[in-house]
Amino acid sequence: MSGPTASSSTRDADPQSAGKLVADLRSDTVTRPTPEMRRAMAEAIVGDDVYGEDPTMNRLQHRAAEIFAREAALFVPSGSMGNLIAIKVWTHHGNEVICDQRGHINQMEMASVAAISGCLPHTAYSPDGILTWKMIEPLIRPKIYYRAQTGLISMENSHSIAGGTVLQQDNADEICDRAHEAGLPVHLDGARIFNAAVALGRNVKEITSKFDSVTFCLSKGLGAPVGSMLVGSRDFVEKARAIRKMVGGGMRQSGVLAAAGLVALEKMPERLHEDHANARFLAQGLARIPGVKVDLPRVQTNIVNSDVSGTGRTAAEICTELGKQGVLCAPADAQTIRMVTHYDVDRAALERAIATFGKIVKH
Ligand code: TLP
Repeated sequence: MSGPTASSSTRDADPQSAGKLVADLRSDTVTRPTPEMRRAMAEAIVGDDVYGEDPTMNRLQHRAAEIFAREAALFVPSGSMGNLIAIKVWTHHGNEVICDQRGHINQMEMASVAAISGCLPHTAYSPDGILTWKMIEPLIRPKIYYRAQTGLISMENSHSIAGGTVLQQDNADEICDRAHEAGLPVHLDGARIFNAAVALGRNVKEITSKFDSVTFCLSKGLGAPVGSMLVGSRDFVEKARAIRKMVGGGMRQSGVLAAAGLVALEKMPERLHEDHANARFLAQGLARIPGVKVDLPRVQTNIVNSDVSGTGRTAAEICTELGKQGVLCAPADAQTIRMVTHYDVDRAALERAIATFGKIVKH
């Protein structure tokens, strides 16, 4: 693996590396901090970030705003909290939030859209998880006092559960332009926006420029141990900071986390193409196994969804068997297995994972 290197001693000392782990493909969230991140964390100059006095945190926030060409940025402990805060900033209780049916905010965030923001998700299903304006427009409520009002449109790029699919630029532009004409803000859950940028061959600033707010994660493919960021206007970030405190996300000497985040932001995007090449390699290997189908054009970033319905077994059954053999992954639904490539898996591990998958299905 090229890019920032991990010393073998760091890995060997880790219980995850011991025993018969072949590859942890459950998510890129499992990546552990690089030696450079660990050093930066140990040496970080810190202060109290609730008072805005942590110099390392201020540097990270300034740098994130610069990279996304926005007025301001805010560090949050998780991507889920970033999305929750953005939704709370843009909506009122009783509003509706338009999103994809399999969107992370709808399926994986503990119903916080309803439980905390007091909003109702209004969803449409799209086979690749990517909504178009044609799907969104009919979901917008008329501006009549006796109907719930649409408060926000939320998009996801890349799409996690649909298999890392990418929102194309013309689609993103059309959605943002039309939504703004209708007086609606558009939030982007860009947890893996750097992966999307690599797939599109553009930078994150260009592909997110029309969104009113963006969440992105330092802790996924970029390898930081903790943290996500919200970027947007100064006004948006000031409101977001107050809500972050309200939901318990105001942190004190968080510069130790920001130090790792800065390394993640500066050093890790340039190696994401390796994860994408590995995902393609994995997808092609899995597609050769009888009974397993992979929609290769949909493997656009670092996530591979494979349809195992042709094997006569459920995704959950196969995942359990794979887990016993040291290949960790999870079902996306009853017949789909989701695997994610990242910094901590290499080609050799993927070859073994493919071989193990083949043997399990055959028996
Ligand atoms: N997603 C996790 C699981 O929850 C599925 C993963 O392993 O992919 N937005 C998107 C698009 C995400 O994929 C995730 C994490 C989040 C937000 C939430 O991030 P965290 O886990 O930091 O709260």
